[in-house]
Amino acid sequence: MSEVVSYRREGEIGVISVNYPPVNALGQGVREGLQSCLREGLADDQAKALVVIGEGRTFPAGADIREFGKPPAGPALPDVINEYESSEKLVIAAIHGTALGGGLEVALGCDYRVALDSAKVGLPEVKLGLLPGAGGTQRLPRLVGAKAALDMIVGGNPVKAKNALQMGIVDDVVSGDLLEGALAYARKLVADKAPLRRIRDLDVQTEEADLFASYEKSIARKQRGFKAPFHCIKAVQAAVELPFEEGMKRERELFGELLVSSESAAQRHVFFAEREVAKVPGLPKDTPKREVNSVAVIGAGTMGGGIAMNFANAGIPVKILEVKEEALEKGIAIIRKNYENTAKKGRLTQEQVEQRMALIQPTLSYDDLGDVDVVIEAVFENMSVKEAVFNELDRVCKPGAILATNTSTLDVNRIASFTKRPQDVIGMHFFSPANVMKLLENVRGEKTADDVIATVMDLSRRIGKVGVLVGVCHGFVGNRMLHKRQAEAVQLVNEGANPAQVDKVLFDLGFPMGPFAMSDLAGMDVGYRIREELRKENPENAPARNWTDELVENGRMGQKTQAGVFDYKEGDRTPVPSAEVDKIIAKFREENGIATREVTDQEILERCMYVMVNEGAKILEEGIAARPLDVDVIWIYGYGFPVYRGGVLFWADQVGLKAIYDKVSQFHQETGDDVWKPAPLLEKLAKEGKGFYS
Ligand code: TC6
Repeated sequence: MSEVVSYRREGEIGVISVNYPPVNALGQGVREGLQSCLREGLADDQAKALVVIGEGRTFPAGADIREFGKPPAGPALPDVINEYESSEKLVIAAIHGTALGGGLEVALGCDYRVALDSAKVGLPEVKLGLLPGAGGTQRLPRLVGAKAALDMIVGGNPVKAKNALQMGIVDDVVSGDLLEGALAYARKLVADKAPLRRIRDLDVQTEEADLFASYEKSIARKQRGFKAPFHCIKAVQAAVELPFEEGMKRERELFGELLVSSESAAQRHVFFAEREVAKVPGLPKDTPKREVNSVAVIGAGTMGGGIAMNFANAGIPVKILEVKEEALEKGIAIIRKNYENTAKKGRLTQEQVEQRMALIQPTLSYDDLGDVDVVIEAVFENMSVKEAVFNELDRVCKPGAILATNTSTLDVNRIASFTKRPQDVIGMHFFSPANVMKLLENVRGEKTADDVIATVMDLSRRIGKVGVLVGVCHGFVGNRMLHKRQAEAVQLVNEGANPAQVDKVLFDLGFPMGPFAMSDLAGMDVGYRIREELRKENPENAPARNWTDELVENGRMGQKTQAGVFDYKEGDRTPVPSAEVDKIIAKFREENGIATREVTDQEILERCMYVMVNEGAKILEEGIAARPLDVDVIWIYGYGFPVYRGGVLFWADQVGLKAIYDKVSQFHQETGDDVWKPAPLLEKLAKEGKGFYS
């Protein structure tokens, strides 16, 4: 008798019940239990039909992802499902929660499916770099047609019960008690002498002759670098072109290829890492949280407006403060325009736009902030401006209010010292555009209280962000690593590479854009202003002038002036190499006596990436990030690092830390530059033959 699946009878219906918290994942014990309970139900003469149901929060939410990559232990899921489909008694799946992946595949092996109205069903394997390898790619097309199956399998997004009913994935939707509903449905089938309904015996409908070729074309750009979506298409094609058994074999082959692929290993790593970042080492799970029912944002600029939208989107009232009426009105108008644009695309109703706008309350007075639970400052990056803001917040905010700063580079401890309550001060570093990017670097100051950290980590989740806790240093984790990479990219051009070449190497690695397209998007003048400040304040230690300074002084600020490192046509964000820039670079090299040489793509890759790996190792040593997975999640959600490479440090492990360490040491010897001084952690791991994750 299995511990996690049980069999009992309710009148004339046998009930197979899965109880394997948290999500009834189809681990070995569950598979074995499903098999033995089916056999028990078939042998039970009193049972006229069988119902399969999940206890707790959901019908099985998929195969047990932790088992992938380990030696397989039988019974295999496709075989278990095959037994269900071959059953001589009617089997009905009773679905609630999220019947995903292998879970939905089990349900597709049943004759009928009844779902609770709140349930969702889907085949999200593609998001783990896999395909539904237990018959999903062969059965779903037989049920809903090839095109709809492609949308679900390649897109990986679940559908709600109501839509699943319309599509024919489920046969009935019930509300209230699912088991009662499913038993009633089963009894009716028995009374009506309903026939067995094996999906494998159905024909597949295809609507378009060149469906598969055109589907592949339609996803090519968005899914660049991913392997699984293309394998999913091939598997569905097999369902159309081959008999069921052969289609199953083809599905198995394609699944096997994906299972051992580096892409899937990386995507599975990201799945767990994304969940793991929420668990802060040293912060007990039961750390109390402060109540957050209202928020205020200081500054209605691009960042402040975007931050405020997150709270309105989550139904949390948010005040937004500016000192000048004109700036406030402008900021509010931009927020409205953003919402209206979303509504135009059909992703919000006008009513929702108004609801969200109603949650955003503009104000010109700090005195209005006395009752809010959290304040996030998003003003100009200048310490004296921050000082003035935090003095005001300390004056007006109620005791226990959390005072957060959205600074991306300044010292959070110093900012905290501007108040008499440094324990309530924390960094909440949003990434631009703040209403879109999923990353939130939460910066713990020296004195930040544990309950403030717990509250802010939880608040991140409430507003749909992935919150990662980091420590205080210049640029925190993400920008600190980024700045090193950007500096290396500029230097590579100094030495003879051209900007388009550098960008292509990183684009080809899987980044959404290269370093220079990125600085054009962000605006080149921002970095320029910071460098100029430093040059004025501290000429001895200031960054040397480089060719990007010349660009800004020639009016080339980036996309906003249609000219930066690249040229841009009006209304088009495609970077076009610029002859003018080539001239400016050549002149800069000449004036500074720089002899150029050929720079290979391999060198570009190594210098731009290894410098980040080395910095990442320093960040870990210093405890600025607690674990390698925190660094990886930051790069994936803040900078678009390709998910199928698992993050900068996961990628480094694939390359091999020994090879990286050797190169880092070589660059250090050649340049004498501190940035290339090997991080002791990198050196240690390399010498021990280990990776960041081993
Ligand atoms: C597949 O089925 C392939 C089939 C072919 C076979 C041949 N396995 O997300 P949450 C854990 S591939 C193991 O925080 P939610 C999760 O790590 C699979 N563990 O909760 C977490 O653990 P922790 C296809 C799993 O309510 C806990 O459960 N299925 C699995 O926000 C709670 O998770 C999927 O891809 C799993 N399959 O969301 C579905 N799923 O507490 C993946 C979850 O120790 N899962 N855990 O941190 C999800 O999308 C979501 O977890 C959810 C629940 C919607 C089920």
